[in-house]
Amino acid sequence: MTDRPVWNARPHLLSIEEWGYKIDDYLENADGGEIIFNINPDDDRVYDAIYIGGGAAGRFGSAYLKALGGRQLVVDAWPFLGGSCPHNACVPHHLFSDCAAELMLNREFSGRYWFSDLDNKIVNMKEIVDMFRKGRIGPHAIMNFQSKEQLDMEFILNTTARIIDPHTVEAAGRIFKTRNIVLSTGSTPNRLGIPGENLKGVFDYETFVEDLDYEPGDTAVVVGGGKTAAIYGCFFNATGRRTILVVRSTLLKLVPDSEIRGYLIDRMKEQGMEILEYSNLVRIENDGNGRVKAAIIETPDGERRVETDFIFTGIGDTPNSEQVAATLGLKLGDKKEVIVDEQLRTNVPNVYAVGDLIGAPMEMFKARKSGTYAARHIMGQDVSYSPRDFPDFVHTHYEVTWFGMSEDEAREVYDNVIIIKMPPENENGLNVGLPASDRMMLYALEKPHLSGYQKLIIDGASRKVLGIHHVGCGAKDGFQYLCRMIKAGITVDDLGEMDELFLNPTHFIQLSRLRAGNEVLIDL
Ligand code: FAD
Ligand code: KPC
Repeated sequence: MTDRPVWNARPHLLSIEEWGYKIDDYLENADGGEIIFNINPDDDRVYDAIYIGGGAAGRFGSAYLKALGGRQLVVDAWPFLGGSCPHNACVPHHLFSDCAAELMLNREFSGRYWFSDLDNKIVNMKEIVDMFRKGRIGPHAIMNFQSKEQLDMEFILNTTARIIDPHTVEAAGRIFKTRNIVLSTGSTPNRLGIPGENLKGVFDYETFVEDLDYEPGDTAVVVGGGKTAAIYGCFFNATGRRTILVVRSTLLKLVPDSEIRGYLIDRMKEQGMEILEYSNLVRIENDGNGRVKAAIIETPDGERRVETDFIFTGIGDTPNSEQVAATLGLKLGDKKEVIVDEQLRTNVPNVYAVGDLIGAPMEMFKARKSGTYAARHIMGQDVSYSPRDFPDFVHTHYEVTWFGMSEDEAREVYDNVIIIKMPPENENGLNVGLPASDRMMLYALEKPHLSGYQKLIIDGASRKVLGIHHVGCGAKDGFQYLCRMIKAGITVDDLGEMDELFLNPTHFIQLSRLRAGNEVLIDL
């Protein structure tokens, strides 16, 4: 039995605001507050699945299982459902990226029109982090409200679950019997493993929003070359700090098209970012009071010492698999991901695993979809899930979106690759007034080389679209649908048949229409 107080949420109908106050109390409370217990006493069925972890994977899986007529329970260590996305991952990422885009615009037009003068000014970032910590209660409250009052899910929150065997789980001092367990415990940021990494002033995406209690100085050192490092690095840079990216190999190699990647990195450098590729942070100096004083970086040109009080690491995430693997005898891969088949089944009968726990790609679409596919399989549907051919994005100071082949990949496979792109090839390079689109208009008219980049890759023989790539703002939504259409075999002629909402962030429809009439396709 637990000696912690248990609050039975079942008889109460809490408004979103009331959930907000409650979650806030629990998060502020040093001993974590009560266990939130929401079990339906009128349902005596054995559970079809208990989800261990109520993030995107566990919450969506639970909701789907319930929708299919099953009985679910989800247990989460936090006092809210929704997991890391609203608490320390996607939601703060988008806040910081919004800030980076706004600040970059302001800096480019500093002191002109209505823009304040930000030249040589560093803006406060602790304020933004504090604002996030306060504001995140909103999404947390909605997730609990939606899960309880709208979706009628059963859950136990603010406590961990103990797995006894594949059919037995203990939580809040009670034993629950289940036909299946679905593991959805997420992942944890990787550590550097170097001297000084525990000093005050070294952060990852979790501790940055949880622990930042001072205003960092004028230099940020960021370790990593993938999404998190690029996203947070661009934010630190946009606040006006000297920002040095330390990348073990090459920066943003996840961006498939080399021309697009080049455009991004050129713009990052133009914004003042220093990029040290094939380099490693090897040691962090202590100021004598347990705080960061300097970063020692090995580069191809020798060792560098950078004075700083702020180091951010974004070097990937490891699935939270060790404990559950040891308890249940689960097979793990070399990155500690739980190995599953296309039905999300582990090697142990009646134990499934979903979300970040099963490894890359660690993205929301996969967390949510894998959670629901496990539910569907448990409820008897003949389904298989494998995250192949998905659209992807990253924020720099821009929103960058892609799906399908890069130009180089296409040329390796197809003889007649047609490129439609904006800005077009011309002797002035990027310095033309297009692409133009909402949120990019000031750049397009006054600083055209900053107005983005877009590229459509077509197989000239079949006229099918092979890949699409976009740098700018506002295209991400469209890519969710475009990816499905491209998988279904959309051609340049089909694209030209679509109806644009001009001025549209991607120029793909109108550019395709300009070429669609040609029997023999040529570049544009
Ligand atoms: P989580 O959401 O982490 O949920 C795991 C849950 O398990 C947690 O709530 C935890 O409390 C609980 N738990 C763990 N152990 C136990 C236990 N023993 N008992 C009970 N509960 C337990 N993806 C996107 O698609 N778009 C983005 O913009 C995006 N931005 C990101 C930004 C950052 C900085 C990071 C790091 C990731 C980002 N992601 C983004 C990825 C996305 O956040 C994850 O893929 C997704 O949140 C994973 O969901 P999950 O349910 O697998 O794990
Ligand atoms: C912004 C937002 O939708 C809240 S974070 C999503 C958590 S979940 O719906 O469980 O994937």
